[in-house]
Amino acid sequence: NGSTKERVLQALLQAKKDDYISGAQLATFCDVSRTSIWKAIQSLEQDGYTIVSAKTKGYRLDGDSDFVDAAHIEPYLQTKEIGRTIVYKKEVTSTQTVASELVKENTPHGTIVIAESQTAGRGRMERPWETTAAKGIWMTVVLRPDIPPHQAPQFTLVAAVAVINAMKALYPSLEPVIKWPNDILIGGKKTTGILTEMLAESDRVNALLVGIGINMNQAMSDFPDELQTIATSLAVELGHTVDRAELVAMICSYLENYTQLYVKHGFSRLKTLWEESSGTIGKRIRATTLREVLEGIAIGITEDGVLQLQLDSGEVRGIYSADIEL
Ligand code: BT5
Repeated sequence: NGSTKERVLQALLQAKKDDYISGAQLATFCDVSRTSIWKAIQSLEQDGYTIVSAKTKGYRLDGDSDFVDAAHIEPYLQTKEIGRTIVYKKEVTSTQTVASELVKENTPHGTIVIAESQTAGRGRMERPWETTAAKGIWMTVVLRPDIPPHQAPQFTLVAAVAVINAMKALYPSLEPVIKWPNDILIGGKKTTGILTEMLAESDRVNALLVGIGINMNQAMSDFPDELQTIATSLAVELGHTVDRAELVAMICSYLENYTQLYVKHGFSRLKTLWEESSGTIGKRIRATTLREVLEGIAIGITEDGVLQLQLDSGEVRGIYSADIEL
């Protein structure tokens, strides 16, 4: 029973880190049998929660290990909606896939699906996304803003600004930049990729699935050969490991704030913030779209988040979706 499970988790979270709650207390709190409590505990363990049980004392969540579960994220969380429902799993195919199933069950705005590892993490156009187990943030945020479908791609930019400002807030020594539309680079190497997918019904967005992948605690030797020259992690750049749960909570704060701004005022309010962190504007780039390859100077983005590329002929073209090389 899903709701017993949620209430058990809530009770475990509320108990202080080292306090055990007895099975009898949980049963009373949830108004179900001891057997149902036991099943809920088992199901939480299957999701990946580590629950310590002691014969005479009962149960407690393991708050010491380095996990990105609700027990670790909630103490940092300052939001009203984003991150208030956390679906945590040890391993999934892709957090995007799990999130799209949850949307069918009407999961609320702001739900985050987060996993220690993914067996089929993906980037844009079905490209593979390398997910080093327990060393990064691999999560999907479910947003349900009231916007028309054509605006959905702008959420990649909204999320990029949220992630980069969360990073800057926690690690001020880093100098990350956004590479349009969905990468965050440090020293030219990719730390973060964002993938926005949409579930829509004709003229309205039902849900946006904002997938965020951040390399956090990998050493260079954790990356496969093909990523050695193009990827990096925050730990490599900082010289020490970092608390993944803290960054998750910080991203939730920025994303909540920026999503509200976006829904009220559109992208225009966020455009300046985006430009402040952009490593693309003013640079000569090559853009590979589905149809053609274009070269020129990236001169800006529009109020709708469309990249403006000035070709050598002087003509300015709007780029809606592409891979770019600097
Ligand atoms: C992206 O695609 O950058 C979007 C990545 C989104 C990943 C998150 S993780 C949580 C959620 N669940 C998912 O299944 N996905 C999302 P794109 O721009 O297409 O870049 C993909 C390319 O990045 C690959 O072809 C590789 O070259 C490179 N790449 C793959 N894994 C990487 C990693 N861990 N770090 C840096 N670069 C990587």
